[in-house]
Amino acid sequence: MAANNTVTLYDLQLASGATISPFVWATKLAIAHKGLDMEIVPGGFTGIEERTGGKTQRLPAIVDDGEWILDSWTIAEYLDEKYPDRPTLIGDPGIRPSAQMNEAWLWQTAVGPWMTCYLVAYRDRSVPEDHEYVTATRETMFGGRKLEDIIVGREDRLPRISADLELMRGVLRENKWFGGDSPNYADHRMLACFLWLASVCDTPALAEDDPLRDWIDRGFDLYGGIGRHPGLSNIFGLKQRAGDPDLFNRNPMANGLTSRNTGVKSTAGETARMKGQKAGA
Ligand SMILES: N[C@@H](CCC(=O)N[C@@H](CS)C(=O)NCC(=O)O)C(=O)O
Repeated sequence: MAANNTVTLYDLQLASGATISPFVWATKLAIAHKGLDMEIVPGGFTGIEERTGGKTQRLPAIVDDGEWILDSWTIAEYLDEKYPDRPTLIGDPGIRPSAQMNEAWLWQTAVGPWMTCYLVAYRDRSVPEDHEYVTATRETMFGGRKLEDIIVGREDRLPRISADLELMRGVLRENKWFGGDSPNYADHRMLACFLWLASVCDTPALAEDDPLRDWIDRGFDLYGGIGRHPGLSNIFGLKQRAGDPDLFNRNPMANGLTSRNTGVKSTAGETARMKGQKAGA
């Protein structure tokens, strides 16, 4: 049992003290879900190896009762194993692959593209001693282009990224959480991406009335408002300009892709249409 119910978390922070890393965010949510307190070891990108006594070059890392655990999924699995009587994070073994699929989709659809919009703020918001390192490493990651050049044209890309999140909106229209009636680690992984977004977005990424907002707001409020750090930006407020795609679908099909197999009735209209019959009530 964690001494004083507290685990030590090595954070990855911006100058504001807000966490930047989505993997650290997921871990923070996971620790709070377990009802554990956190002793935060603060710091930015510079000196991770020194801070952790050579244990890792990447964060998160936690220490529980003197035991080091590295890697966000490993930490979540460790917490479930060590604290089985506390609220479950993963539970069924099928949750991990499904959550990984969801998260990979979100990275491909939005996190990666958003990165190309917010890299300058990502650097500028980091602690001053990180600026040079973040610039050099992120420019290398993006093929040697300057951060200032990478973000050019972002006002044209942001509406498309928002529009591309429709599948996620469809699922959350039908379900309160990815975990069902209550959040689990599948929610934490996805929420962590939006917490990362809030940590770096110096211009809004989603419409004020985006249907994702309900789940995001409930998620940021979890565990005493863990996602309400004052260093985070408002991610809502993107405006649709002439020529932009709709930022989200205001008239989703009653039985669209994410809800068509939710009972016999959900495909009745489709059956009727493909047989040239009139759909029933
Ligand atoms: N597999 C690791 C990945 C963690 C990771 O990539 N962390 C990044 C921050 S988002 C990091 O520590 N980067 C250090 C650096 O960029 O030097 C996990 O899931 O915890």
